[in-house]
Amino acid sequence: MDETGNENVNLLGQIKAKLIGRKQDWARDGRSLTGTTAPPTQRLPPGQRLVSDWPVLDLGIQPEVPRSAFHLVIDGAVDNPVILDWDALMALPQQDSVSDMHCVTTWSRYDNHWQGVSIATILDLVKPCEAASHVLFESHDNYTTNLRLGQFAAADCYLVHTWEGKPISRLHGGPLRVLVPRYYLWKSAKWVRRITFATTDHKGFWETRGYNNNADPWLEERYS
Ligand SMILES: Nc1nc2c(c(=O)[nH]1)N[C@H]1C(S)=C(S)[C@@H](COP(=O)(O)O)O[C@H]1N2
Ligand SMILES: [Mo]
Repeated sequence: MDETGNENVNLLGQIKAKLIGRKQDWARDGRSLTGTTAPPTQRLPPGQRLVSDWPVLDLGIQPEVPRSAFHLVIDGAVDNPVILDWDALMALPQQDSVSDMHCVTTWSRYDNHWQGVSIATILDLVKPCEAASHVLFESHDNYTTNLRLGQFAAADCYLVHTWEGKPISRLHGGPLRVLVPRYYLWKSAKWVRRITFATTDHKGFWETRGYNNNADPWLEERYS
């Protein structure tokens, strides 16, 4: 690599380390905690504020994944592991959904219109083993996050490719991201490349850095 390239990589590395360090400090200091909970019937979770834009949050690496090169591996504790390319994904039933997003950095955004494949469809396809209890997501930026199978199997969970009628942009995790709207948004992996079902819990990137494993916004489960 030439000198400029190296400098860019170093700079990116520094920005990324700073960003991760700052979010770890928030977890240590309990930033934004109101110390209250709210019933799920209250639309805005405690400590959240409503925004109308859609902020971008990630580790500073936003991989370009052309649809022609897209592959999603779904494996682990399932009867029928699959590797889906873009055509195979689009050949599955496509559904519309509307949901809210809640980010642990305190913004919430209402009424997002999505299109994609429901997790119910994915579960029908891969057939998790009876002993499967958890799911780990891996992304093209090497981000990871984890859920209990029950959280992921909820009716409002999808693999989404379209937001407000347009392909989800690269900045927001396109061509395909996970959407688990009932939990803080760090549980919704952008640029997902692998979904592994497991019989034990494997914690993800933020879950090993002070963030709550369950991540329910109405219980204000921001940190661990
Ligand atoms: N692959 C990947 N997915 C990710 C992240 C990331 O860094 N990499 N960040 C998470 C966090 S902390 C948040 S708040 C949301 C932000 O999604 P957005 O940028 O589309 O708002 O993505 C989540 N999914
Ligand atoms: Mo986040």
